[in-house]
Amino acid sequence: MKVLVANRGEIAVRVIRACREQGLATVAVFSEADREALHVMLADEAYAIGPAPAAESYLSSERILTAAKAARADAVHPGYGFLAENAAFAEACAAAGLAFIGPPPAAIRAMGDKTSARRIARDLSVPTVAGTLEPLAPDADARVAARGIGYPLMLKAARGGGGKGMRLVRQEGELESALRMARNEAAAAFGDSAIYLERYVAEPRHIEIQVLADDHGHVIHLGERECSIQRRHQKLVEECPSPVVDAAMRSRMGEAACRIARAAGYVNAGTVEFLVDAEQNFYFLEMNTRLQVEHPVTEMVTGIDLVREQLRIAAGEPLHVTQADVAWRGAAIECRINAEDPFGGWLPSPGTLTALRAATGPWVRDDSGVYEGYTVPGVYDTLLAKLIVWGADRAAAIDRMARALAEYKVVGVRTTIPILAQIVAHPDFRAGRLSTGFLDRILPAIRTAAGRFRSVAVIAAVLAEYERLGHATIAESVAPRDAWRSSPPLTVWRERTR
Ligand code: MV4
Repeated sequence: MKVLVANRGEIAVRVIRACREQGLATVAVFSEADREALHVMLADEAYAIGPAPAAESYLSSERILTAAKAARADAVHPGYGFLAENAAFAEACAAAGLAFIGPPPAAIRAMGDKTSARRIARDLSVPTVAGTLEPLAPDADARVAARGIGYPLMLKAARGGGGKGMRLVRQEGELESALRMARNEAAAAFGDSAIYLERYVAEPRHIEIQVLADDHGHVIHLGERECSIQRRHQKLVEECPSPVVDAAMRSRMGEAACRIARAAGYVNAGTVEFLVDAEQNFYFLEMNTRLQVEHPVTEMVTGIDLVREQLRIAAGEPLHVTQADVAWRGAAIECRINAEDPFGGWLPSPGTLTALRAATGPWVRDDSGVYEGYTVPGVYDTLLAKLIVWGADRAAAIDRMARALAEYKVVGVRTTIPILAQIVAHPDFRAGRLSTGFLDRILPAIRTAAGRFRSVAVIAAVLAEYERLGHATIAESVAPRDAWRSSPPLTVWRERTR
């Protein structure tokens, strides 16, 4: 058996690792920008599929299928992003005699249309946010539909997802122009201007349920992930379990997620997203028909290898676990390490990793797509690695994450590591007081803290200059390779809360 991995970066590496452990041969594909990439080095064979722009390489169904044919692959794993939720690609794989390691095309389609997904949930009596169950007709009076829902409300792209093209409308006066902008954005981003309306849920939590389904009618859930710490719909920190979900809520949400998966004819790994309001009410939002970036926290707490399950399911095997076998032990946290400058407008920071030391040690996992000496290209997603830790309870996991982030050293590009360290050190994070507004709320204070770190950097530069000039007394007090030291403990938040 040979699996072509139609992706790059850390997720391609993750899939290759699972295949190797299962005794499956792997085929990597790579663009011209990825000749030196880690996933290419780790696969058994690798095929060039085109120039750097994803549209001409990782998003080209034709080029990937050509590589699969040349390699005589049996199956295709799409990872996340790129072609992972493209029903036509899943169909093209089947037509080419390749097993698509993901859900059936019909399930991808049913969930790709967010209003169709809402209808499925509504028909099962799973709570959904109040709103329209069909896209707004192009000539419909939006004001009439909006009055039926009430303000504030959200305009969402029917073909969208993940927050792209969403718009908040506070009152009727804003509706017309917001709708025009939402339609234009949706058309540009998804090639479909269809919009639907939803009542706005203020400061919600984003909690999602992992499901697994096989070809034999078994559907189980692996509990929730808390994904409320986001910036512009990009998650930074995820955890399992959620600090606000107890066993009763977990089984209610899990059962709802399984019912939705079953009704959609779902097979393989998927995720059902919910919004949770201040009163712990949950509302179905959408279903992601792929393996998610944050899947490792579920793996760490349940002990179930989600990619191995995906491979077995695609091979037609029944699930190796029943719902009663699923148990949640301890707590796991994931931090996304991106090549971005959190103190410089979050701009991408591509470049050569002149030095790299990933955190290791007990209960620390580094799902990375890079290595020392590698040059991070500027044309793709900025995710370098995911740092995942496990602890016997949430407090232990937080302490371990703080320790691991202090050890993680990346030289050559700016990363999100300093901001992640600030987040996990925050008293609201430790107390589990999370919502989608968390990051925007704490960012101003983090900027102040960054000013202090800058002054530390100035002192370090002055010391380095003294050393260069041969001032032995000061040079002796500066340890060699100072950059390798664990970062100092963060005291910023403690000062503020005293
Ligand atoms: C919402 C919402 C409030 N009310 N829907 C953003 C991602 C997409 N999957 C859905 N999103 C939201 N939908 C209603 N009716 C607020 C958000 C939202 C959000 C959700 C999850 C995580 C972070 C978020 C940040 C801003 C807005």
